[in-house]
Amino acid sequence: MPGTAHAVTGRVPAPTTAMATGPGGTGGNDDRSNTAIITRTRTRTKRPSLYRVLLLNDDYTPMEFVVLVVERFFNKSHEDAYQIMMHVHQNGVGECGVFTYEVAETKVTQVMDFARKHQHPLQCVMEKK
Ligand code: TYC
Repeated sequence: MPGTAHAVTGRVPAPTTAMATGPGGTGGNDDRSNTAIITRTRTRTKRPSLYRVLLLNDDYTPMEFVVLVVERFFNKSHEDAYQIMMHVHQNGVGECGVFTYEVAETKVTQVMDFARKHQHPLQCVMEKK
């Protein structure tokens, strides 16, 4: 109870400075001096950089194979996959999705491995947004 004399010393303890609590806060009370140190670390969240994963057109990869790739690795419906394939076919390049670095890198590797396994020259790349 603040303001009450200590039973042995007769001293009235100095009020304890507020203790920081919760995330990022630490409170420490030094009971010899009745002082407290408050530290507070700021919670800083950084949004991750995003990367587009792109397919490149070529003259040899079958259209149906590209549609399958877009469905399988980018979780698109058959209709959306067909539209993306046609966009790449007509424009030379097209976006299949936007991901954080490691996810984008994984998609590129999966597509390139799958194309190579089926002996198609399909190219997949990523670029920072
Ligand atoms: N141009 C290819 C063809 O006519 C089809 C194709 C589409 C290839 C998209 C690659 O990323 C691609 N068979």
